[in-house]
Amino acid sequence: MSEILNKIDKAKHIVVISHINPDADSIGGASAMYSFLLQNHKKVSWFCKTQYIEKKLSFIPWFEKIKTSFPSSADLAISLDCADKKRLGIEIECELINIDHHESNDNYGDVNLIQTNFISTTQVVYEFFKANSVKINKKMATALYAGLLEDSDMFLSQNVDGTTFALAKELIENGADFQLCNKNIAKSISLAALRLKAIMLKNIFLECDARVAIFCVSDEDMKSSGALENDCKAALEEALYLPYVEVSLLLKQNSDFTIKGSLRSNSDVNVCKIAMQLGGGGHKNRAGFNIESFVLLHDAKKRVLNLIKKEI
Ligand SMILES: [Mn+2]
Repeated sequence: MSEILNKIDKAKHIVVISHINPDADSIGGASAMYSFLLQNHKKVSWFCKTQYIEKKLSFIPWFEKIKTSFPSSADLAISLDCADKKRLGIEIECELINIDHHESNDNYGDVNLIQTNFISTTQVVYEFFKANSVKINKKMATALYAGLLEDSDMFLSQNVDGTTFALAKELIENGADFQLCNKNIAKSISLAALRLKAIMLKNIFLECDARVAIFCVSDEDMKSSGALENDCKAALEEALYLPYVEVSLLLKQNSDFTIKGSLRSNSDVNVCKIAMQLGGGGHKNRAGFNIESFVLLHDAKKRVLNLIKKEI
């Protein structure tokens, strides 16, 4: 950890990085780090490759500072919640600090702060601040809470325990506006996302005696609803509420006919293992992968279902 502080101390221009199609954890972690660097009078920028980020995350402090271009004068980058290099969306030429909590993180940074037993990257950032007696202001606390709320699936996921609630309490004591986080993260959906959800629920497949739920979303479905990639997650996660469903799979066709896959599980089935066989990764209960070659949704479904069958 002192290595991280040393690098920050020496750097002249630091860029915080949120991953492609960022969620509240990656945005929240980067936001808190952005605040910390400002406190330390650092020149700081915020990079995210994705141009259209979900509007519901725009309440997170410094969101308006996010840029899709990487500043050439940067001499240090800090990635938040990026499980692998590809998620950065850019080749980093300067030094890189990798802060994350994904099981599949391969330590691609020059310095790596990875806590796979932590529920969110914002927990990793919080513990880093605490260990270094960093004063956590309201902006930081709200950003950190946002990541905790989303990655714990609104405090409902299997890996939630007393530590999670203790962390929530500490963040609230530090001024986290948890009501604002609830309103924007837990209780907010765009019309486009709602329309996409309707399409997805109409077309759900159940396989393996209803233990596996599958969604195939075509590029046409995305375009007709106007939804963003992250909008697919709601139906994907809700399918786990069905009585027998243990694994939920989403295959989303991209406009270039490659496929983005997402997996969720609510049992001992390790979906990270399945995703890794397809070149992806993530957590035991939440993982993702990409199929880069041209493939029909129907064929991709067969291929991934075969891998799931071996795990359940
Ligand atoms: Mn995360």
